[in-house]
Amino acid sequence: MKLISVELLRLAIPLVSPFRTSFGVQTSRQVLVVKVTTADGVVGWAECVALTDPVYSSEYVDGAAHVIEHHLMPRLLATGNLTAARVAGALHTVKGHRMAKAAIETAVLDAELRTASTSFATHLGGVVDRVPAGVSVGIMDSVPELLSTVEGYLAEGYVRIKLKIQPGWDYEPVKAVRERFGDILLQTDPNTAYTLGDWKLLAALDPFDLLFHEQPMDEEDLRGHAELSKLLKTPICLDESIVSAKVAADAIAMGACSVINVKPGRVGGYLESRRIHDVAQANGIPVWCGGMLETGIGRAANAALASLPGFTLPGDISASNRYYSQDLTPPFVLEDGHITVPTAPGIGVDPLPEVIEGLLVSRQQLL
Ligand code: OSB
Ligand code: MG
Repeated sequence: MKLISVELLRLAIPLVSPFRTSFGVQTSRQVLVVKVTTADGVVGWAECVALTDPVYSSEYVDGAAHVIEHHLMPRLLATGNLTAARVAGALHTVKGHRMAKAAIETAVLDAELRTASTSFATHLGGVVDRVPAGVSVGIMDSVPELLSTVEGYLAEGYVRIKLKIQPGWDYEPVKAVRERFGDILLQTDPNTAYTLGDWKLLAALDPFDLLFHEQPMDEEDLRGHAELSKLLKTPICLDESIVSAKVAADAIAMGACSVINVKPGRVGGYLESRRIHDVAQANGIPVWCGGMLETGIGRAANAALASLPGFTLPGDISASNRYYSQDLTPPFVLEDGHITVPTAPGIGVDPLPEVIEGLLVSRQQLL
């Protein structure tokens, strides 16, 4: 494949409601969209999932834009016989910056698969037509506010609720949701807010039959998570810690987790995501697809990933209207608690040009 154009679009999209986690409040998303055009005139799209500030991981929007322009693009453009499978190798001398790398690889893969008339789901090995939708519920000001929010999501049909928690917002909200809504699929995500010394705060949640706690402690603390898992009845799932298939294999071997959240941006792309799926599946570890408040561009590809056979738990793949009143693509909607996996070539959805133009902050031509 030969690229004749690479554009970096910056957009600003308001969220329908503020999303609060232990690392801060998001009220809008600044989205970097990568648009590539091949010599055949085929266009490939991807979004970079880095947040505005480096608070979930070290990556952030301005940093991602910088590393894409100054470090990734020169290496990409120097690659002969460009294919999506060669992108990771071409960018390998740049350390880290996985969300930026993922955006590049995904845009190339989208163009490649559109050219071949193959969908992401088919290429990755998907086996189902629709995936169960979970929803991530932010930290609220009060338990009644949380209960009415959760009630609304359950009424819409979401099949699993994830509660963001932190010390001081854990026992009461979890207990209230479990008591009010009974036998629903329920899990927590503290986003590294606890330490091993806090283990009793988490052990207090054991009676509530949670699916797991997601990333309770620091992302570099694999050994701590292995220790914590011995102290709790509730399983441990890792998110931030799992940045590659190699780390996934180590975490599994150490007993640091018994479930893995796969986020393509965090691990450098959909091809590495598939390797993590394969490592986990070989070890009997269930995986599920996480989210980063994606627009329809990223959501489409995530739905395809979640259709692989090892994705046996509902993902954070919600309907577009969970976050956006106007998505960048035709909206993903909830049908019977599920999201339909796109079947059209590539990511299977086309961004809406007038919406992109309307939300555009800047446009940079990199090639
Ligand atoms: O930790 O899973 C997380 C959103 C932004 C950054 C990190 C996380 C999240 C979510 C929401 O929990 C996932 C989604 O619905 O897209
Ligand atoms: Mg998480």
